[in-house]
Amino acid sequence: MRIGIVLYPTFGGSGVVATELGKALAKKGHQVHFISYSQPVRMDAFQENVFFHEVNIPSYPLFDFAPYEVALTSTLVRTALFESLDLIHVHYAIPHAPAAFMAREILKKKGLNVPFITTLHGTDITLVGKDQSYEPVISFAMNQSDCLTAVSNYLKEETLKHFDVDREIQVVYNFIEPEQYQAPGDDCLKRYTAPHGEKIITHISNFRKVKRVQDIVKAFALIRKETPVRLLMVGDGPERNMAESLARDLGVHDDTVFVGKIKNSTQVLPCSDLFFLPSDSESFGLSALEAMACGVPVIATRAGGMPEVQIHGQTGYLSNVGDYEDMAKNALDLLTNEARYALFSAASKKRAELFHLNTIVPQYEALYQKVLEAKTQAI
Ligand code: GMT
Repeated sequence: MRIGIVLYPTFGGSGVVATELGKALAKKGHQVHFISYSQPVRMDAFQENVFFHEVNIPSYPLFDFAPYEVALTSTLVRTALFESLDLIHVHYAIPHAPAAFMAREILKKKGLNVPFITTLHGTDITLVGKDQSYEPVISFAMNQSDCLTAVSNYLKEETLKHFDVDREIQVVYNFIEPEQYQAPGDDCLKRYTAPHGEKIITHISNFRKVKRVQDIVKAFALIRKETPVRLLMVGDGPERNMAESLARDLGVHDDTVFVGKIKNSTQVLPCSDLFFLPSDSESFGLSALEAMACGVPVIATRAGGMPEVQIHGQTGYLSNVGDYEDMAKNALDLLTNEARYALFSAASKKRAELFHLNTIVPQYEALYQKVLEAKTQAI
């Protein structure tokens, strides 16, 4: 198949899933055309069957806000025409689904039928999408999608609760390639972070409010009182400064390393002992799954789709949102009990296998096939 994939090129989970999906499809012989405003971070090397089309947005003094959606639609139309795309798969509804809808209608006028699949990732529904500034357009574009998927049952239910969706939503979980996470990680980072062999607690995110990074620092301050441990904070975003000052206020800044953005989590996670994800809401929690694939148990919140990924008391622990004391207690339970830690670590690896790329990617291929069959019947 010739597949156009529209995505955010940044470190966010939706972009990572979209890029890894495209790379996996290309390996299976499909031709994949990524479309975004800059090259996706995880698309870092030449790969057979993989192409990238940058959306250019010409500036003009009249535009206080550059019309990205129009430029994206035009890029989709051109790519579909010149590369003979069979279908377009958009990741994150805003503004990708409306752009794909418009491209499909323009292409119809040119005698081409190019269906589109929308995958909902989380904040496009739970935070941003349901805002009345976007809701009518996003509802319309979801209903117009030739296929609509969500990355967890939780996200499917949230979508049905908040939007007037009249079409079936298929749940296709996020995935990883566990083999990528089996390498030992970056030894230099480990030595730098924990020079005396301390345990390492890691968090990776975009440091937005929804991630509640302050809870990590508060929990860490409690854990550090009891056992030698260091905190490795990976990523950057609006809450980072606040987290750094809180670490100073609580006297744990010297034991905390803020490394900023790192392209590939496989460098970081294998060096870690525990992964923290105390979010307010998390439709899936891809970074937690990545940690599990390395055998790193997860301390997270009982929020959103997390319980579909994490098994409380087996692969880590889930606490109520904001209960950092419980998170600290759970972390200590694992860091100070080698036998229990080994059990949780093994269970994490085993559970991560359920989300193997080899299981999930064929689910997307089957949906593509279904959409293409419907297209043939419509002709
Ligand atoms: O977490 C973010 O803010 C990034 C966001 C995105 O769209 O890139 O992540 C969402 O999609 C990921 C991939 O499907 C999920 O693993 C995350 O749970 C989800 N984030 C939220 O729901 C907050």
